[in-house]
Amino acid sequence: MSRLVAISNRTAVDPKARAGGLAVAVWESLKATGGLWFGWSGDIVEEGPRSNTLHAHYDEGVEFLLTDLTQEEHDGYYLNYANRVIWPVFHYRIDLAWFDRDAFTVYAAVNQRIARQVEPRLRNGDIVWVHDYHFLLMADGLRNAGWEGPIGFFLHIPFPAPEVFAALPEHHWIARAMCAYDVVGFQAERDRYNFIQYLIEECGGEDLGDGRVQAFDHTLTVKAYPIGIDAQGFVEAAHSDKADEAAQRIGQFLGQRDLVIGVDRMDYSKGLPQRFEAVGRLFDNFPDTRGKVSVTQITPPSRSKVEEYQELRVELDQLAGRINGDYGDLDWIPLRYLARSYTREELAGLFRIARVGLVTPLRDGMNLVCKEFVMAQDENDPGVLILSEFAGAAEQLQDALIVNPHDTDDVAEAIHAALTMSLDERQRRWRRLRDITVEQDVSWWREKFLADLAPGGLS
Ligand code: GDG
Repeated sequence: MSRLVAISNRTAVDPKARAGGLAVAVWESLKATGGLWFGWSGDIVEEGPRSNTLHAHYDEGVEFLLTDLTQEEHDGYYLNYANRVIWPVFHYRIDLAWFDRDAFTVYAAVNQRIARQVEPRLRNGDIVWVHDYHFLLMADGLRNAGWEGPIGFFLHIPFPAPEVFAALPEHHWIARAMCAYDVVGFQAERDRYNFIQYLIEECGGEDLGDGRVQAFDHTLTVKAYPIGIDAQGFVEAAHSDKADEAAQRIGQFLGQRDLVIGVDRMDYSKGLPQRFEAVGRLFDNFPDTRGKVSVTQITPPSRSKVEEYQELRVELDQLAGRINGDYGDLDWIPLRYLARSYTREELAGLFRIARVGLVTPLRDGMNLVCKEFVMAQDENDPGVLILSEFAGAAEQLQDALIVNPHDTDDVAEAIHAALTMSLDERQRRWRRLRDITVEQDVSWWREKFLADLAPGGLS
């Protein structure tokens, strides 16, 4: 029997990682097919025998094999290269990147080391599916270790325009290693186009058509596979007891006011300062909304060891304070900013009763929150989704109110339009959003990717 073998930095063994989009989607895929999941245990250990051991763990038919990292590996590979170089550059924030040659050396070494540990565990017929920007070089490592079977790669974050990618000192090395995969999948057409354009402009690559590309003496499949959610599961979550409870709790505070909701990891890619400014604009430009609307922003802190994230936290605290100071009243808090996490069911309950879902990242590979918001709505009285044109999801969810998140007046207008939209238009837009979210769900995504990686199927 062939198995699906996933490799990603964090796995769903770690409850903290379960809040992330990747873990949610990969977990659904592995539970459906059975299989192996390699990743980091989350532990940092002294260099020695333990740092070279894989820890096994079983959950719902999935076997997890986890490795620890030494302090040097953690800092070089994860903290510095993945999170302080690749993440900002791929999200168009070259200004925030801490370019560091030593970090890249460690990043490359960790990719090779994990590949050497994974390879002996693979069996003939296995299908290897590597995830995300931590492991751009994994196929190269697996091939060096002797693996000849199929290896696919899916990038959960955007792939930037060629000249932005070329700002990475190691861009050529990375591109060459990416071409060692058999299938490279992106979230959106825009990402696929950027990657192919880069290969053509910088590496003498050739677009062979039909999703095939030739570069660095390899022919590979390069396509967009927009990731989906467990749509039916989210409808159930939105109707669970815990969802009802959360809706009731916030309902007591809301009274007759309309709820506008945002849920995002605390990350500079999510456009939170701009969103807060847009909320101020809403109350300035549309005074009729004062006292009538409550904007609730749920933002679990993430990557708090990275300086830029600490600075973002301070900025958001200040901005929320200013907006509430400027516009609030004795009986009204305009912006409720909650820097903590809630359960999936609680979030689903809040989405269900919200009039407006605000999803305004400056850049986002896909963004799953917008799809979850759609699935939580009630057909008889659906809320309105406001979506950034810079989220990968905007290619699919054209019936949202699409905004430029940098244009705070535009976002304020969209919130006002959403609050005043007729039931008929809300329903028309929502039905189309729901249909595509249901049709292109997480199973559709998995099957579409695996159909290219393993045309013969998994048996
Ligand atoms: C990366 C890419 C891409 C959020 N807060 C809580 C919580 N969440 C859940 C959401 C959603 C997930 O986390 C976030 O997914 P996103 O897609 O919005 O964003 P990233 O974490 O940046 O994910 C992204 C994704 O990978 C998948 O490919 O779409 O572009 O950046 O499911 O609901 N979950 C819980 N409590 C919270 O407080 N339980």
